[in-house]
Amino acid sequence: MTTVPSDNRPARRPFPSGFAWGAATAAYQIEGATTEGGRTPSIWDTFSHTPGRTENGDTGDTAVDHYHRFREDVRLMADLGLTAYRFSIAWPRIQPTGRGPLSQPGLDFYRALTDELLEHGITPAATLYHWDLPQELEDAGGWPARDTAYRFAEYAALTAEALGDRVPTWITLNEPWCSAFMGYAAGAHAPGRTDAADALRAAHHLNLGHGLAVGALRAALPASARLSVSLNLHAVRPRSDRPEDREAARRIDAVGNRIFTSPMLKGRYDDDLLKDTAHLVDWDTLVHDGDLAETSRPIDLLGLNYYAPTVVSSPANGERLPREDGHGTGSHSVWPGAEDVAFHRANEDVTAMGWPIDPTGLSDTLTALHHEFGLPLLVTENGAAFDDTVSPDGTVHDPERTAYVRDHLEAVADAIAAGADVRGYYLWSLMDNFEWGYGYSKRFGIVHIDYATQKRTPKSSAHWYSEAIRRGGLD
Ligand code: IFM
Repeated sequence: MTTVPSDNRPARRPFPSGFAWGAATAAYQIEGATTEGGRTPSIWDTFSHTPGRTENGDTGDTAVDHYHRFREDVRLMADLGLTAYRFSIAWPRIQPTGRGPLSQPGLDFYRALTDELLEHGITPAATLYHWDLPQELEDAGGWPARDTAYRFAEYAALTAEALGDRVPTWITLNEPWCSAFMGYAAGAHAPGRTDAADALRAAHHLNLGHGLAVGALRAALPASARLSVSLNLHAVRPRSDRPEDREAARRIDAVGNRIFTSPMLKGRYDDDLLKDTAHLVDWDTLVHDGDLAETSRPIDLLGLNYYAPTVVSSPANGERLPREDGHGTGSHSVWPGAEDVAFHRANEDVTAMGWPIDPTGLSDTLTALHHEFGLPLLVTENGAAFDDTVSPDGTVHDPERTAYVRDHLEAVADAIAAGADVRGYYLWSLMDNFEWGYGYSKRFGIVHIDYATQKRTPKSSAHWYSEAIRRGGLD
């Protein structure tokens, strides 16, 4: 059971100097202004406007109106003492047709945002793709089509030329697992397609797009720029030591994790993954000569998004969770080639998403990544949704979120103590926002949003985080 701390108890252990104390957001979840400045629809505009796709029919049309209120939001970050901020660039805002020259109003917005951050001493980290593919590119085939990888590299190159003088850290993709499998296999995310083979094709083209973008970014950016990718690696645990449960864990690790880490960091697809999925896709045709040299172009930092561990067993060894891995899937499996694996709750201490709270998954994963790849690491997302309420005096007291963040920062400190070179922590999320298929029903922010008035109120977790940053995580 996670203990609830008093609000002013800081994380106990030291973090390296220069550690990035950040928060993260994504364009479609916060910006709103979806038709301003020449922005065109992304797959998430189309999806969220399709009846039945999101809770209450919620869309990102207004979101938290960050497009118009970004100065206020940056001031809020500065007041909290954040030293770093991870945001995403909306592809359809700056390259509305998904190809060709960039749009001036779109660039102006991100120039103004980054200027404001730098003026307040906050270091920006830009994610190029946090799920908002221009609809025009989806109409041309989306990520299952190889050309999308080349379009992504072109967008990356042009964006780096335009903003490279002010953004030191660039993240190519956010959670390509979600883009490929939630979007094209389970259909729970945009574009809502349900074809396992297309999902595997999407995964390869995301890997290729990442590698091509890394090449394009290196060519366009100053040598000091740091390149990364944010992966939501599943901290997979077999439910028991039985061989069949370990086999279930291997399968999920293959299609949940190694389908991205192996091509990106080792220049190969692992044989067991190819075997598990051979009945779905012809990998020899999908992967062209030279692709794996592209996908594995060196990066400088590896970004981990961590929320909860994933406990699995063979189907015979336990009940199945109705919503696989708590990711809100429908009737189509999100796990091509591993459809019959059973998922279990790691424990009963869960967030409002139903995701188990277990910080050891974070320290274990950071330590394992350090040993396997030896790269500097960033926690590019970590945080929790809870059902927050506003007190009569207008404050929002969220001790569960404070406990979650504190315990996960302790886990980061454990990994650092075990030798992992962790350079920063970006709390998800700065503000309550549009939580994809869940609409506005789930609140992940350390800043509360009153959606009727757009009033921002830092929750008690924000004050706690601010104090921890002020002390550098030291007791
Ligand atoms: O809100 C999302 C974010 O966009 C990607 N990572 C997980 C978060 C919580 O579900």
